[in-house]
This record gives sequence, structure tokens and C-alpha cells, in this order.
Amino acid sequence: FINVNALNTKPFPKDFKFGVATAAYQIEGGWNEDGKGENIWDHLVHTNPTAVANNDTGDTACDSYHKYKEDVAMLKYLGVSHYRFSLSWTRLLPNGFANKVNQRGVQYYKNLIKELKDNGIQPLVTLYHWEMPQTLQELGGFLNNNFIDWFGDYAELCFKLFGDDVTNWLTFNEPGPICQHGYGLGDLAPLYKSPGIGEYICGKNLVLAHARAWHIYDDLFRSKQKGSVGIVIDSRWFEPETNKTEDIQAAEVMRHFVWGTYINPLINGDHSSIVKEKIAKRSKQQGFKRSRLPEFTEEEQKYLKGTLDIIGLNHYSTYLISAQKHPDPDAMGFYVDCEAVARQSDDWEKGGTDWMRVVPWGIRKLLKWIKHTFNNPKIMITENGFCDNKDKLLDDDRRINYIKTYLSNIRDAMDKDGVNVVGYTLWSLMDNFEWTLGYTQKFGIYHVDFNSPNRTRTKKKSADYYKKVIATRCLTDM
Ligand code: GBH
Repeated sequence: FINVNALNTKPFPKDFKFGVATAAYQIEGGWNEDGKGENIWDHLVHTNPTAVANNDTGDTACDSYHKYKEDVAMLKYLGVSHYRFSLSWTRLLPNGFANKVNQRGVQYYKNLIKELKDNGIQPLVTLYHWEMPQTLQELGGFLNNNFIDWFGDYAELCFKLFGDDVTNWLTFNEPGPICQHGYGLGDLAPLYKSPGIGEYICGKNLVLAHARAWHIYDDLFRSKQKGSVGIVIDSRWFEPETNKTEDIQAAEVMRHFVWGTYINPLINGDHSSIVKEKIAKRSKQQGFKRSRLPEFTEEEQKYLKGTLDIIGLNHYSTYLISAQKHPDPDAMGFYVDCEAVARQSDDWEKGGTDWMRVVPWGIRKLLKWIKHTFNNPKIMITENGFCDNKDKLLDDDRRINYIKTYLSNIRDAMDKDGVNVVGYTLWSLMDNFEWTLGYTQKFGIYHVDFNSPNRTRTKKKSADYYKKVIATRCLTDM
């Protein structure tokens, strides 16, 4: 498993987009300022504080609500061409519905976008990075199919308000974690536990809501604004544990569960057949009258097909897969239905948290698989990065090594395998609120002092490494 490939020092293409990524709840703070409404993370941290490490909250986070100019100055220093950030739905629409727009929230994003433009930086905007308005959650959130209308209205408003300056749109950040962790396992907001049922209903409404936003853009905005609308998939690479046929097949089934549940509908109009078959089979054995994976009607299939201009890929690590049926035939859930188990090798360098293992070759294999499976789509790496759990580690050589070796494998995938990768936004610009892990995990190339009211930002060594990569468009051995 050692990465024997030499560092690829061939320059990245001139138009390759280099940037960094963040998300609203993780950095903004100002959780109830200037008319912002409550979302599911505000609700979670205030009503269920022990669900987050150290009872941390995003109430203030990095205070980017007030310090956005400082953030943009950091971006300018790095020399990025793009900044990926997300909009807080309830900052714009405090009740979730599009009937009442909060002008002060609109102004915040107008200011941020203007500051970026004035510094020659293009925005890449995620509409939904895990912040369901609490009002809509109380109506079921992703389990209510009216969500498709609510999200469509919100997306339309954003295209109208910001679309003259923003041409790169992403609808949802990571349907997998949203549905499997939010509505299946119940370990991310809204902490809803319905494995094998709720998570699949969530997935259906989510892809239809994406398609709604895409159609709205296509019908009303595209000809004038000339932008693109994508979605972001979170995917590890799944490597078979052994050379046995059953493990090789299990790894492929796992890949299709991750990609075939969300991306296949948006490209081909339906779930991958292997996903449909597996879930239908188990559902039947369990006595269900119909598959727990809700089907799309023919009309929905037509509506879904071809609604993806670009795939955003969040990738961090690799897992080993072996075929294994759950001992309890009545068990339900995404991974149970998959009939495979995943683990990580102790030979792989470990970062700050359990799942963070450094396996740079995994990203090249994954990119190649996506190219092959989905007919060479346009891919933007919307997240990739390394976490440690040290309080203030400025000499972050392990992060530099991660960035360098992953980018080298991305360059190989482009260069040697012909994968169409158009850009890379590193996670993350600065240390921030890492969901249920609170402030214990540090992904930033800037350190943030969460003990100081100033939220002082200090650059790490990796910031200068990345700056150099961007300036030279080449990987070097720093
Ligand atoms: C991204 O999710 C998020 O988009 C971003 O907000 C976050 O800060 C960043 O990662 C760093 O964590 O059950 O083994 O999958 C990455 C996907 C999904 C990875 C949940 C960790 C839990 C462990 N994450 N997963 S596992």
C-alpha cells in the first residue's frame, strides 16, 4: 500500500482552479444576529449540547460574519482563484420560506462577494451545507416531499440575488452524510434515526430538490448568467480487502451504493440497478410489500436525468471492503443493505480523528473509477485536506505532505488517466467548527485562536506551501 509513484511535477493547466473551502455554520458565527433564523445546528447545540465534543457550539465560530474582510485578505495572500463557501439559508430566509427575505442577511453575502470580486477571486457557492431551517425540520425536513418546493424557492432567490456575480453553484454538500448520518444512523443533525427507511426517503427528496434547482437555473437564469449547477458527493475510495471475487464485488457494490444512490439518478435518471436489486431483495425477505428504497416514477426519471453540469468531489480517505452479511436478517441500513463491511489499515498514517488515514493513491483510483462509470464527467475536487488534533500546530509538515501527495495523484489522474478534473478547493482555509467533533479537529491552513474574542488567525507552514503550489502551478518538495 505504499505510494511508490514519484511526485508529479508537471504544471497544472493554466485554467485549473485553485482555491480553499469553508461552510457557513462552521465559520460564520453571528448565529442570531441581524435577523438570522434558527437552523438545525443552532437547535442541536442549544438543546442537546452533549452531542458535541466539549459542548462546543458554532455560535461565534471563526466570527467570519464580522471578519470576512480578513478572510478575503488571507485568500488574496494565498493567491487562490476561487473561494468555496456556503450560504446560510436562515440568514437569508429566517423562517425557511421565501416569502420573507432578510435584507441584512442579503447584504452580508453581497459584501462578501464584492470583497472577493474586488480581489479577483471567483465565488463557488454551496446552497446547502447542512443547515436546514428549524421550521422546515419541524415539518419533516428531507422526509417531507414539499422540501422540493421549499428548496427550489430558496435556490431561485439565490440565483436572482447573487447570480450576476456567482456562476459556480453547488446545491447540496454530501447527500450521503446528510441522509445516512442525519436520518439513518442519527449522529449528525437532526439526529434522526431511521436506518434503511428514512435515509432512503431523504435521498429521494434530496435528488429531486437538486433537479428542481437545476431546472430553475436552466429555465430562468442560464442564458443570461452562463453558470453551472453541480452537487457535491462525499466519497472515500473502496479497495477490496483481498483478491477474492466476493470482496472485489463487495467493493464495487459499495461504490455503487455511494454513487448510484445520488449521482446515477442525476445523470441517468434512476438509481443504479445493483442498489435497487440489493435493497429490494432484503426488503422482500423482511416482509415489506415494496422496496424500502422508494422508486422514481417515469416522470421523475425524466425530470432527474441530465441535471448535473459538474460533479463536486469531497475525498479524504480510503477503506478496505470485504463481503459480509449482517447476522440479523431483519437489520436495515445503508451499509447493512450493501452486505459489506469497511475498515482501515493500521499501516496507514493516522491523522487527528479515526477515519483520517493518509492514502494518497486512493484518490487516483477513485477519479479513474468515476471517469469510467459516468462517461468522463467534469469533476471539481471541492474538499480534500488533513486534520490533526493539536492545539496550535503551525509547523504542520504532515498536512503539507498530505496536500502534496494527494495533489500529485490528482495530477497523475489528469495526466495519465485522462480524468477531467477542473479544480481543487482545499479543506480548509482555517480551523473551524468540525460538527459533532467541535473544535477538537484542525483542518485549517490558518490557525484560529478560539480562546481569544478576536479569533486571531495565524498562518501555518502549509499556507505558504499551498501558496507556492498555486503560484508555480507545480508541486515541489518543500
Ligand atoms: C466533510 O465531510 C464536510 O463537508 C465538512 O463540512 C467537514 O468539515 C469535512 O468533511 C471534514 O470532516 O462514518 O467513517 O464516514 C466529510 C465526510 C462524513 C467524513 C462522515 C467523516 C464520519 C466517519 N465525513 N464521516 S465515517
